[in-house]
Amino acid sequence: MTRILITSALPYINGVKHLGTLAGSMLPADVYARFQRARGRETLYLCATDEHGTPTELAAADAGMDPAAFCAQQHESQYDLGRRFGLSWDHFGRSSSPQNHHLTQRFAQELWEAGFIEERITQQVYSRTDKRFLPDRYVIGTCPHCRYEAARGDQCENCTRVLDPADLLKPRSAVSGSSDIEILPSKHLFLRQSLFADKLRAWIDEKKGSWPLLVTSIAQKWLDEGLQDRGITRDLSWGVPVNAGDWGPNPDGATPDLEGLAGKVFYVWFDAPIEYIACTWEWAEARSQASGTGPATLQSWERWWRGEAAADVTYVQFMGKDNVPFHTVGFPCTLVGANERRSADGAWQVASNAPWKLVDKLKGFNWLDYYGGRFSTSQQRGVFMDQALELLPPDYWRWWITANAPEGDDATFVWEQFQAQVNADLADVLGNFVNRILKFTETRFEGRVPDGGVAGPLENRLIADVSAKLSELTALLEAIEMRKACQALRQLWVLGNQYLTEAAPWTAMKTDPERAAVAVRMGLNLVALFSRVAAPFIPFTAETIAEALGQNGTGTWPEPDAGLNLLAVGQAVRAPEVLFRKIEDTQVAEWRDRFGGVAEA
Ligand code: B3M
Ligand code: ZN
Repeated sequence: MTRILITSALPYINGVKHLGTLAGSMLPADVYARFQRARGRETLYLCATDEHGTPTELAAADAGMDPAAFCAQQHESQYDLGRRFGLSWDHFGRSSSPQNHHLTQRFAQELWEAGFIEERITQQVYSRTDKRFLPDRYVIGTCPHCRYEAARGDQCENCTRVLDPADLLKPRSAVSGSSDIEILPSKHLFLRQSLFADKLRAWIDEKKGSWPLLVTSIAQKWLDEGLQDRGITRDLSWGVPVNAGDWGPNPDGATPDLEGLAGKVFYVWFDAPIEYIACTWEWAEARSQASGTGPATLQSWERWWRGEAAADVTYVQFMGKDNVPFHTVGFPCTLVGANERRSADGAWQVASNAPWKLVDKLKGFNWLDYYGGRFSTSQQRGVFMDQALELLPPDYWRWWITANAPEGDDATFVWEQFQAQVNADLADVLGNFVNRILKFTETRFEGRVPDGGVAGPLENRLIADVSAKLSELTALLEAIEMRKACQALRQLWVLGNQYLTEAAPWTAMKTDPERAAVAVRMGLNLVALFSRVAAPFIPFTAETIAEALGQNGTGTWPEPDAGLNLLAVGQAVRAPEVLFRKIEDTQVAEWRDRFGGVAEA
């Protein structure tokens, strides 16, 4: 039996996330986690807030708070919103946790001692107006590659290339806006990514064909452009301190320059992926505290990550395309580097008999846009998680976003299309089906699953069709094809509707009650099936349906060939409240007004 470890890209702490973030990482990861749990696999779905780096310092300063207090508050708010969206994290951790401080420092130490980190004097942007170094996002300027004018010092969000603040043309300070800046030397640690090029290329080549083309081609592009060594420290105060005091010598016999590195912290993209591991430790710690068994053992969390103990783990990551480089190059270098060692003559050796696991499946997404332009946190463009929940229950959003997952290409959110699709799929097809059959059972069969009658050709065809569709849906979810999975699920609902229309128990009731009983029994079993298979997508509604059928939860994922026998004859059922109220034109008009709904020029 495989265990499934799932992580979704860690949302930045700086403010409430928009629907684009949900679409590209957290929501598909949740659908997949719920599916795997329903299949009976031991599943661990982890996420955390990404709390370090310049965006945090900037956002905290905006809020007039110190970074630690700001992060504590924002973490709570993101946790709360995630839960309200039904994100079934096993743990929602924090990259500022003591566990992550510990592991980040330990990985850095191992990489240093293994010969994969070196010190360099770098030229840093220094703001005379602000009297400080300006790392990463503290510098804004024109992208040297695509000429985008608001590129940040760490990455151009237009062409996704990773940058160094000193690369930017016309640089200016994000703190004061001042362009009164100079370049000054500063000592930093560099991860020698260039040494890993061949290993990473071989690894990515292995994944071609099984990972999305989007992902392997981004990784390939990076490798083709030549892997650059990467600075992994910053002149900031908020973050994981470098603390190189007890590092041993590297293979050349050198020890780190403690004075030159004093007061520096690790680069956020160095510590954030390590939080995937640290979060597993946080999870184990929380569990052992809850059960009163004292501190978590090493084994309890390392069994998901290293060596033989993790041999049965399939590790699946979810993220937007801008995060792919850091997960196909940056983080793998950290892990491979900790597994190996380089001697002074340049030869590699295995350094650990419990090597860290690399990702097995990496699911990357394109953008979900808002009216053809990007959702933007800084410009407050589009719909944010808290606003979305003010307007409609979470399942409306979950369904639309998953059914329109930006897999093959970018997708765009438009109110009218959202309204049309949600009304059609959820209200007309699913909601109507459930309601029709349950109302009828209440009025004509005393609210119980009826006995009597025998399945005929119509039922046999239904069972065969349902079984084929269910196999298809199962395979699509295994393959993490979210759009197609939603299509298959919708087709299952349609099969149910077609069957009821043909079997027409309401007419049969008058002439052939036995026939009507068979049709109603089938219909109710379809409802039960729908609640189980819709649960990963629309968990709140699935739960309501299960309750209406007197079931204790949505249950396990059904076997495709098990037939339609999920409910016991005589089981009491009742019609639920309307499952989905249709979205009205007046609401759409109001929301368009409020959020803006005009395509970007
Ligand atoms: N915090 C970037 C983002 O939200 C980011 C991901 C970290 S994953 C380790 O786009
Ligand atoms: Zn660019």
